[in-house]
Amino acid sequence: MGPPGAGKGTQARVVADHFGIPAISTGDIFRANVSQGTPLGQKAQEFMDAGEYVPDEVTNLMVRNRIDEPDASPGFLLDGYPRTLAQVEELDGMVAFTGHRLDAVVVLIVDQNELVARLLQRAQSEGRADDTEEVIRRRQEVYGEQTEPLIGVYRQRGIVQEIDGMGEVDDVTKRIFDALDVVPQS
Ligand code: B4P
Repeated sequence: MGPPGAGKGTQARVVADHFGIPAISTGDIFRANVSQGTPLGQKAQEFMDAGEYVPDEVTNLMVRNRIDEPDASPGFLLDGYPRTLAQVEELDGMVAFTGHRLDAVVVLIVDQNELVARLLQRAQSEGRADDTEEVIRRRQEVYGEQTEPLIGVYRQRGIVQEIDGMGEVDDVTKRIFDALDVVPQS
């Protein structure tokens, strides 16, 4: 978990490779559907372009279907999900059904100015529709209102690993591995 620009996508791929499990990024799945013009992509695009969350019922069904795929049966890493309380509750049901449990919730902590700088930089290199200054601001607000409070829910369960997300990508990765090394795996 972490605000837009914290490095979730960047770190998720490396961490998932290390554990031999898939990194499931809801943002990536939505973007792939948008670029292919699928019905799911058509539903998601207007929300994403405005910096709003895609409705829970759409997102939850998509994650449920993805977790059901065979490559996720040994375990999985979720990047960008859950982002709302309804998604937390839905995920609890999905995880219970698979017989797994959530081993850890990794939270990346990054200064506000650095977040905006990273996303504006990505706007130049990748041209994502939701990386304009106005939409970035809206995404930060939505994160603060809907997602940040969820960290408290997972903290109460004792599974939160807060990681300093500032500095070089490799240094952040090392901090994540150091934190996960001591977490028992289900
Ligand atoms: P995401 O794709 O998850 O977008 P994001 O929050 O911006 O995170 P991202 O992973 O891209 O950024 P990262 O920090 O890795 O979601 C996009 C949209 O999809 C949402 O706004 C929403 O509309 C929808 N959506 C997704 N999930 C949803 C859900 N569960 N419910 C409802 N709607 C949902 O990287 C940012 C940049 O920083 C990159 O360019 C990277 O190279 C750079 N970077 C990373 N680490 C760095 C470091 N240490 N130093 C310098 N740069 C770094």
